[in-house]
Amino acid sequence: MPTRNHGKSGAVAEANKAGKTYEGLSKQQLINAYRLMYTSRRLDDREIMLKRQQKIFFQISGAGHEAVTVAAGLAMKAGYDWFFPYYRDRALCLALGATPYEMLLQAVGAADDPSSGGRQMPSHWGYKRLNVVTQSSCTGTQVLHAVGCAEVSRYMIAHPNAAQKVAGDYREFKDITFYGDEVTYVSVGDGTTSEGEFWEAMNAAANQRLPIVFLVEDNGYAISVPVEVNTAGGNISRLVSGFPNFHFEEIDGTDPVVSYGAFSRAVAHCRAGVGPSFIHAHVIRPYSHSLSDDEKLYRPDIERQRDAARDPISRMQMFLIREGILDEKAINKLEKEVEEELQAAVDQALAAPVAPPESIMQFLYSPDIDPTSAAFDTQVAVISEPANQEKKPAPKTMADLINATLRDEMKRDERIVIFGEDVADCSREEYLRQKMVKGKGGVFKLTWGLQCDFGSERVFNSPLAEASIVGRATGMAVRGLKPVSEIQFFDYIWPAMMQLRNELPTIRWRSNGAFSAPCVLRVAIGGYLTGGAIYHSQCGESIFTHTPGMRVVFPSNAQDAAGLLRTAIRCDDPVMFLEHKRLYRESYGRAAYPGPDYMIPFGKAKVVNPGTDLTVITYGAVVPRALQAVQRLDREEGLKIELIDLRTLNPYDWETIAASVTKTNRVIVAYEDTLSWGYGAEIAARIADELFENLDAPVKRVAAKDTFIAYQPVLESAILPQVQDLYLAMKELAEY
Ligand SMILES: Cc1ncc(C[n+]2csc(CCOP(=O)(O)OP(=O)(O)O)c2C)c(N)n1
Ligand SMILES: [Mg+2]
Repeated sequence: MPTRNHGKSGAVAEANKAGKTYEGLSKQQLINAYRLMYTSRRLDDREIMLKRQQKIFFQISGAGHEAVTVAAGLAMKAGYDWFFPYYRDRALCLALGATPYEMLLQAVGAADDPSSGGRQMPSHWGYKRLNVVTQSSCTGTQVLHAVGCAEVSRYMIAHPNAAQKVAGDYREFKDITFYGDEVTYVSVGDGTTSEGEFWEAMNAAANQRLPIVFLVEDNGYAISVPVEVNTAGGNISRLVSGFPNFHFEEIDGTDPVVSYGAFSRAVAHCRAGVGPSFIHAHVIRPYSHSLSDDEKLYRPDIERQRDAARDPISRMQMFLIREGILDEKAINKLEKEVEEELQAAVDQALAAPVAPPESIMQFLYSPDIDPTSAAFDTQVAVISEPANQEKKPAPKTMADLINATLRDEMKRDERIVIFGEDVADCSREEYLRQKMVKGKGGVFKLTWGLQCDFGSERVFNSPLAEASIVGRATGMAVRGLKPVSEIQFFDYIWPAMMQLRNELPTIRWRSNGAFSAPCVLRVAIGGYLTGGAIYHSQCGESIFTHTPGMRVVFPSNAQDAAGLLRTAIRCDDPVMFLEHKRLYRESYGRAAYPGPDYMIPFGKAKVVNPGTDLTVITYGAVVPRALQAVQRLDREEGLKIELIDLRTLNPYDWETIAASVTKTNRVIVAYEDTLSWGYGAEIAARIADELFENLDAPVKRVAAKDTFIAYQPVLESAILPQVQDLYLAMKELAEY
């Protein structure tokens, strides 16, 4: 920052001499604050002009929010604390050290845009060096990431060794930095406090006394919807005042000194580890919501004039003059410097090259670890045979082996934490300590004993809030932990859909590789339960294979589950690990534990039964059903049917599919989900497209009826694909 002449007036000299501070801010800091605020406003104005000239493609301003966000930036530490801002936080990012040029690079969509490489709209901040974490356009999703991030600060105090770099898995590429007293900042608008995720985050932060500062930038509107429509009673402070452990402030956010005072107290409360803070800042929105909005359609002049009287830029100017910190001449000089700086930044940004179109697939997945590679193809551990054959251990179920794999991985990697609904043995630890209870460990007992073995910091119950499970896991994974979270039933994954579609799988791509969130979500899925009905039987895997950035795995037997789960944990991508409930304890596919390093690469199918007459491609609980049909057709008709278990759905093993169809010339794709728009539809379409010349018969699908799953077993049987359905379809196609 260039040295400025503070003017020659006697008042200025006198004030400076006095060494007076304002809520701890020196005069020089106040001048700096004004420079940042003014830069922010004028950068918005520049962008608006560029948008009108069609040199940039969107604009979202931070106008009216500059005072409180600059105060936040000055009260917190860039690159030490963590920041989950929203789109109005331009002045915060400038205060933390982002430059106008960097912001303009995003506006023009340049390759060098540090936030997204030209992939996201302007004002979607993300600066790795400053710990400003990539944000999406969704209102409120980031609040849960902030919770997860703050949980890492807490976790690392108790587990400092977890930060160690370890070669050979995701840890090689993922640093954990922590200091012990770092604070997480998250901001939202007044309208966004209506989102459920906001309340889930407040609940989790209060309950765990997490070091997070929540800032609500209340400009009275959510686009055109006024605050009293969004917030019961019109004041969010009143609504949240019952949350325990918080430090609360309700302030005039157009006053930087008041805002700085509030932030200093709020941050101190968090740094001391006492609990979270909540700052409700009343600000103004002098421009329309965005350049796509015209506020004159819903706000009368009188209201806008009232706001104008509180404009933080003019207020701050008057304050500096009144206090004798700067005179008019010095202000003009400062503003001229800013204008010159911005002009140079605009000129430079407009000349910046855009990313080449070939780069569009970059950073969907980790560029560092390829989970389909041979590194993940390891052998089953040889277990010495007991002399007495009768003492040979009984083969284990899929449930047993998932539990054993989780246990071994937790031993190996202290970054792994497990949480979800009911996954702990017992939240009231004293019952366990006093041996009053045995512990639950999940509704299907897959995590049983893990809390007892690894402690309640590493295995714990979450509130009943699925978005919060996925959002917190995302925030933890961004910081470098490895959450292996559980969604209790696939049927109840939907509250987390925003996190699963718009956040977790997009983080690496949208930040152009700057951030990533490799975590594992174990999800109990599927039907054939006789009594599971519509809300305990759903499949729907294609919804997630349709989302780039997410690995989707669906094992059909115990050994595959162990090997694939280990790959999921050690790899560097987000993985949805689908566990079929009906297969958890099935006699089909039981196996001995394949050892603590057994892995199966993603994207490698297994030929369950070799054949030459027909190919059946399937996965999950249809595998054992199809196998029965295949064996019967062999016995009865002498048909040799090749049965392929895909095992992973994204990526999937096209080579094995193509080789088999090329050999048999007939193919059925079978899956448990509803027929239309299901996972198998894509496989069938690709076969029809790329292997047409090799086909002697139409590509067939066998799947569930296009309806919901009924409770009555007779109805359930009619809905889900049965052995008989598979048998008839195979016979018919073989005879075609
Ligand atoms: C989940 C979601 N719903 C709707 C939108 C569209 N949208 C963008 S901003 C906005 C209003 C936000 O208002 P507020 O939280 O008060 O923030 P402000 O823009 O006023 O600062 C809406 C509805 C969105 N981005 N995300
Ligand atoms: Mg608002």
